[in-house]
Amino acid sequence: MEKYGDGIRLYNNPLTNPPPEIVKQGNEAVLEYFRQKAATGAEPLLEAKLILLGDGRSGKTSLANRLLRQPLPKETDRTEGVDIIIGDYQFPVASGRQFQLNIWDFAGQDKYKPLHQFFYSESSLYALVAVSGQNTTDFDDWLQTAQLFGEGSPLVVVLNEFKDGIGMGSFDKEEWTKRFPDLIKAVVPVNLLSSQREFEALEHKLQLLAQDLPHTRYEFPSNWAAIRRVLESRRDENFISIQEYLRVCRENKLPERESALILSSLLHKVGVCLHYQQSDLLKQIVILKNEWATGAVYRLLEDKTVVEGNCGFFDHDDMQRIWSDDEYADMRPQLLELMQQFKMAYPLPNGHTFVTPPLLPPAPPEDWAWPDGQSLTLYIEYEFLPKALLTQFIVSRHADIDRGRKLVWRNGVVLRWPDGTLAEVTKTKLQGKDAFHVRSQGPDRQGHDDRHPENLPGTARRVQGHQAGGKSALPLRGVQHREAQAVLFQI
Ligand SMILES: Nc1nc2c(ncn2[C@@H]2O[C@H](COP(=O)(O)OP(=O)(O)O)[C@@H](O)[C@H]2O)c(=O)[nH]1
Ligand SMILES: [Mg+2]
Repeated sequence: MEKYGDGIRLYNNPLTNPPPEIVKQGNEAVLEYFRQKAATGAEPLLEAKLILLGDGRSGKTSLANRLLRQPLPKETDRTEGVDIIIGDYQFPVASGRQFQLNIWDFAGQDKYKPLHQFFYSESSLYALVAVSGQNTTDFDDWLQTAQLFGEGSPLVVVLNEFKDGIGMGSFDKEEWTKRFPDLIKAVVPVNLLSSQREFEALEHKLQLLAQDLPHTRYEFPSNWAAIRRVLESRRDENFISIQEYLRVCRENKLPERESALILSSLLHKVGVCLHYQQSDLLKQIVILKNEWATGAVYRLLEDKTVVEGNCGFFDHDDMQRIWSDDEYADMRPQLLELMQQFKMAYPLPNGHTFVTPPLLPPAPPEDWAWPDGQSLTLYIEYEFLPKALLTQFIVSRHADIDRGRKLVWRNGVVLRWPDGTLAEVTKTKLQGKDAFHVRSQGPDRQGHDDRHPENLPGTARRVQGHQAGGKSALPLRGVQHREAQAVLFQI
């Protein structure tokens, strides 16, 4: 094996790996992968995320607790607050090794969904828990969400029967599996409170699907797995510095900085830790306990002053108050940066005040009206519009927001370009489907006549390319095929 121009030349080599995550990092990473493997042996990464979806009180935490062999949550245990609880659930596989499923149990209100969506990742197993016999679950929304963010991940529909008798309730299995054939792998009725046989069937199904996730077939150098175990055992520390992380790597026969950074980006992907290497500030820490990070964001989103008094605006005094205990007090700049990485906040031009769009008032300010004069109008229609999309769009384009980045509300934003071109983007419904309504005006308007909806070649039927936590913040591929529209939505 050697470097060969832009490629790598392989000979006498019975290789089926490396994992695509490593291939994507480039040739050097691939070579390093093989060097490590040769030096330390290899083992599969028997680990995955189990992401629980579903409305409040459907039984998500009950499912997690049953898998973890813990008592079911009592009605009085329920906190109205929000949390992401990660439980480690292990089961043996054929090779005699243990498979670890990291259970992600989300709770909370709609305003937290933008945050949750950052953790809905590909190569994960999804379970959608719904109360059977209740008509309130928006199956379409949950299934579309899982399909979009899961990118090929499997999902099990868990119909939790609260009353006696186990059945499908109103869930039309045939219709939903026909609509989501690649997503729905099983529909399992169960009574999480009492059933044993059905629960075992569900558990078995989840175990099989987890072992079938593509990434579990890849082999990783054994020293990588050892490092991963060290990080796991140190979760109580919340985070460690990059220097400490590199030291752990050196101790486990991974002395090269570059390799260590490839490993951390991979572990970030499978949900073991958070390491944002694209941010100078966040690159300094490897977050071992994801709840530490999300908990900080929740605190801000829950803060009475920020929510009710300031309607989504906050400054350093607020952060000092909100992040005052020991685990956060020394990390405020990093936490603020994290909010921005999650696309949950952006700064005003003064650099001291920040805006978190999900907490803004739902309607535009009273003194705002679209000015008279020739305007172009465009509707971008989505088969499915993720709840977080507008928030992410606003944060990504914050530099252009009119009136000193303040002409923005929960469901809309007005952008102004330096040449005076004005554009308003609002969330709306078009024949019952989610859509963006876009109006534009000003010098640049004439050049974009084909933005008019009548001239549109096709509406954005599907949002694609959305990377949870990834670089492409706004998945508007559906409209980007037109030059003119791309101008409006370039990030
Ligand atoms: N009777 C009955 N109660 C259940 C069942 N599953 C969950 N519960 C109870 O319903 C409440 C809400 O469940 P929980 O798991 O907290 O729902 P979550 O909000 O989706 O996490 C808890 O008090 C559970 O003990 C069930 O199958 N039957
Ligand atoms: Mg719960």
